[in-house]
Amino acid sequence: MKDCRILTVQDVSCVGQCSLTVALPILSAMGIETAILPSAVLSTHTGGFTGFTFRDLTEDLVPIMQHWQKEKIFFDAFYTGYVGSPKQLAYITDIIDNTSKKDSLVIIDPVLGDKGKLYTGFTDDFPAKMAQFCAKADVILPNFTEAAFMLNEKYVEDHHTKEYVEDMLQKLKGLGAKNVLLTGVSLEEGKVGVATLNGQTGAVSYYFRDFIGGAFHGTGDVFASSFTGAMVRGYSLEEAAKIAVDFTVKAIECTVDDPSHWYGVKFEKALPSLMKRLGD
Ligand code: PXL
Repeated sequence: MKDCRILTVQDVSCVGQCSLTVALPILSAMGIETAILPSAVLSTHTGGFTGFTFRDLTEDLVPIMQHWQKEKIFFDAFYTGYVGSPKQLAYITDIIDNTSKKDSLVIIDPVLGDKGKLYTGFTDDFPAKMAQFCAKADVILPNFTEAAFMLNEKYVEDHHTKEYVEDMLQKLKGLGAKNVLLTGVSLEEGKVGVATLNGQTGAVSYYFRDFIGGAFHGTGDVFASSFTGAMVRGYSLEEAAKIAVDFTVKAIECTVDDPSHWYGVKFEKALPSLMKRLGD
């Protein structure tokens, strides 16, 4: 593997196993030098905790970039997750433009919400801005909630038909991303997984695993981080999708028997299986 340096931009939720506290360990374990740009610092994530602190770092983003420019620091890949505001998206666009190499990979997880609802704190104008931002991506990784909000469509929870999924993939590609990966796809009872639209070949692929009951916070970030790591390591879109689905399922399996662990998944316990799969 050629040495790569990636920049991941998302919040630090100090406790809660999501965003940067998931992305940094997973990408590091995958052997990738990982620079971080925290967009905000929260005491916990916003899903299920109340009274969390929130320190916005929007006005730090540009001075940080300017320092990197002075130091001639560039990145081979970018991975963006939870980002708090349209202003941050504008700054991150500049950061990608100014610190990218010629063929840097851009992976955007358009974190907006889940189960048909926007996450706490996002304003109604935000999905449209995120949709514009997606035009910069080599790959976007929305779930159906995020897809529906960005396309201004009705949210369909499950029992998806192939026609519906493939129509969504094409519409998402219309936002300007080169490739699309939809998460939370379920074409039959008891199976859930992802669908990919490869922009180069036009091929649609699916990958499913058995559905495990329960709601698990942070699995989107576990998935996106391991998917990004696999892409940076040179796996194809379809292979990276399988690696990330299997790792996420393993992290859920490591968590499902512990009801006290409601706020995230024990992805740390699943890292050895990921390393083994990658041959490390
Ligand atoms: O996992 C996505 C995420 C990231 N960061 C914060 C969140 C959430 C989801 O709720 O609240 C702060």
